[in-house]
Amino acid sequence: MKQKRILTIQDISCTGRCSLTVALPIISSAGIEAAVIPTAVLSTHTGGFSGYTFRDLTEDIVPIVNHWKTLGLGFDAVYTGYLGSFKQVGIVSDIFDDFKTENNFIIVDPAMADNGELYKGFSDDFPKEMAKLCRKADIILPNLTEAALMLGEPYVGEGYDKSYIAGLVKRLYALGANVVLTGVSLEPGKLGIAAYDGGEVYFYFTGRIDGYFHGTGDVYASSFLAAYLKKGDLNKAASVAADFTVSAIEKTLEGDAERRYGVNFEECLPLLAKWLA
Ligand code: PXL
Repeated sequence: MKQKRILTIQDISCTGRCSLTVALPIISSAGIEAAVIPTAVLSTHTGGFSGYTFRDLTEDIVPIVNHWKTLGLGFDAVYTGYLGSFKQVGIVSDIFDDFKTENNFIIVDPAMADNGELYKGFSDDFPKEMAKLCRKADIILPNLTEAALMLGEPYVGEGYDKSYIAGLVKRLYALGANVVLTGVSLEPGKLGIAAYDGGEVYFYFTGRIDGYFHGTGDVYASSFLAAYLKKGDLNKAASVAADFTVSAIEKTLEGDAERRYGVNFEECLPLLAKWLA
């Protein structure tokens, strides 16, 4: 069978295990070729470090794509994560037009917020712009915070019920994409996702591990993409990615590592490859 090839567009945080340093190994280990457009180079991600460097690569994006157009490159999927500015969102929107075909799909992880707050550096009007990009996607992967911000609704972090989540995924679906909502918890000790493609809302939960683990959104999105390309089933991919993310968190805890450096997904890659074989 022809090997699958995807394009992922997000920053490189040189250390701290998020964005491209997570996406590339996860997608490659699933046997999928990954082309990348790095949108910026940071010394670390912006959560938990001060004094990080930030080199904006916005000006390089269009020339990279223009060169690729001369090569006639195509992709089985285009997957975007953290995008640092309004301008980058606009350019990425044009890239979707360039590479979208009837046979491929676009995944947008609107990586911009968590725990009720935007990440450092984003203005309050950014989520509306990200919501526009989500309208062009086939699948979106927001967490509860990103979902609320894009819909212009108050963030509800706890005390909600199943019908609130079902309503939320349906309102997100109205943007025009299938939805996998992450960070859903309906009972103590359980954490999971809600997926919706216009049929039944699908829920999947794993054991909740307390605490905040940086980069898990990117681990989830990258393993979801790999699983979806391999298995072609939204609910299955959503649950495989949840299991993989939990495995990586458990591995991290075994090593007692500093949380801001991300999770130990590397030692779980053989597991993912086995699940997706
Ligand atoms: O994991 C999301 C992410 C990606 N890239 C950068 C970030 C963050 C989250 O903080 O700062 C630069």
